[in-house]
Amino acid sequence: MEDLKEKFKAKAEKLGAEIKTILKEHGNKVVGQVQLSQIYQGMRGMTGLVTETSLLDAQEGIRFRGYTIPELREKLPKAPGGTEPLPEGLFYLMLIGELPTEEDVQHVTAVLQRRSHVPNHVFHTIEALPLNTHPMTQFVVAVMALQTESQFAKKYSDGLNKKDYWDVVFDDSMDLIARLPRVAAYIYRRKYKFGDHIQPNGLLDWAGNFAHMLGYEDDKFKKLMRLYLTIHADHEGGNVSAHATHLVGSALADPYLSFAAGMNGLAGPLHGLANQEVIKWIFEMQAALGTNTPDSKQIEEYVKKTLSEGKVVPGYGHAVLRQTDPRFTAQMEFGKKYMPDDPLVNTVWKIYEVVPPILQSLGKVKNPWPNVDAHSGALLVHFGMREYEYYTVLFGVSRSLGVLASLCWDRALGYALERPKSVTTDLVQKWLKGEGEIWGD
Ligand code: HAX
Repeated sequence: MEDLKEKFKAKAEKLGAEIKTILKEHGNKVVGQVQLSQIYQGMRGMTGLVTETSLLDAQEGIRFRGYTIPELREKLPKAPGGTEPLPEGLFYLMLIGELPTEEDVQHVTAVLQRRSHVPNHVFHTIEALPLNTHPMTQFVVAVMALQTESQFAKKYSDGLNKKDYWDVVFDDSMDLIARLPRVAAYIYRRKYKFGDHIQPNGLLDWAGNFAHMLGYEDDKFKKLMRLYLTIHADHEGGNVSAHATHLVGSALADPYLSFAAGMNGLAGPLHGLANQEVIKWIFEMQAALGTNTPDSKQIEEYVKKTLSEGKVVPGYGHAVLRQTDPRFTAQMEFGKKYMPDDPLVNTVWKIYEVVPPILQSLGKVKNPWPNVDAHSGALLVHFGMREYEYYTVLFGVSRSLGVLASLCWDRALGYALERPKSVTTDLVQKWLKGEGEIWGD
């Protein structure tokens, strides 16, 4: 752990000095232009954040520290006999900025194993919720219950030098990442498996142990979890879960509070909850059509019905991407390798043929292609995980890697409280008549 921390500290000091120079020499350079419509329409396309861990290209998709998903699947260390990257390796890459060796990843795995103890009051807090509470609500409540363990909150209250914020945020982030699989698996087993809980296996990697605690021992499911927890980890800084974590953290809320904020955002159907919406929508389509293997014509009719009811087609479209999401492609490749004849997986592929031209024909959808959520559920159903309300929790466990690595960077670089200027429409109207100014100082 000290090794990892020292490496991170050295990297952060170097980058911090570089940023200081950039700002000293170029701080007053103007970055693009903001249109009035962007202020009203979700700040789309407006650069307003710096996030080091990953960068999204509209055409090519995500790159984590410069590496695409296919490159990471090849280059990141794998579990013994495994074919998919270990998500701990991606965490190392996002945190340190360099590809880890096998040894580096083993070290992260060991640190996470050591720090994974979840205090009993967290389980009691989960148990206090009605069983029908949505798994994402249970997850966020559990993260909030874990906040009693925050070193940052304790040390801040005792009086902490701002130079040392990052150090305790780092510790909290590692603790939280280590504990999340246990908490998430507890929620799954409580809600869907009659409270028949499975103890952690300290010999397994982070994702493998999570699969084990969920109750899925098939080696292929473990492979899927490693892939799943890698590809969902980060999607640059402006998406709702990353941005919310960053925003709340900027008020010096500790990593538990900040991550919980991000997870509340992930639970929205236009963001992470889309993965449950996709499978729910497909199950409803199967029921409405009376078949588990709908043909293209039937899917087309059902998509048109969905649109005519004023609903979105879940799993399609993106605020930044303008091509098929490489995270969708990675899952499709996994499906082709391990379950090419699965009828539900084949339906997902058929939907992929049918939906884009229909969305294109609407003339308003900027990206008619599938995103990560269009595929993930079908792979899980293949292994028997049909409880789609749970899927966003899996996403959330993965997302912790990216948003908490970013939070460490935020504090190490001393980033400021986030506080953009807002205006009223009344002021906009006055400004349009030349009577006021809407640009804050
Ligand atoms: N089905 C139907 N209509 C869609 C659509 C879809 N999949 N995607 C976009 N549109 C519509 C929008 O609702 C909007 O319509 P109105 O003008 O009538 O409001 C119009 O097309 C323009 O939207 P856009 O500019 O293309 O898309 P946005 O950047 O505003 O929104 C969303 C991006 C991802 C929210 C959007 O594409 C959507 O709602 N998709 C379905 C939900 C989904 O899959 N979300 C997961 C996204 C990935 C993610 O975060 N995963 O966690």
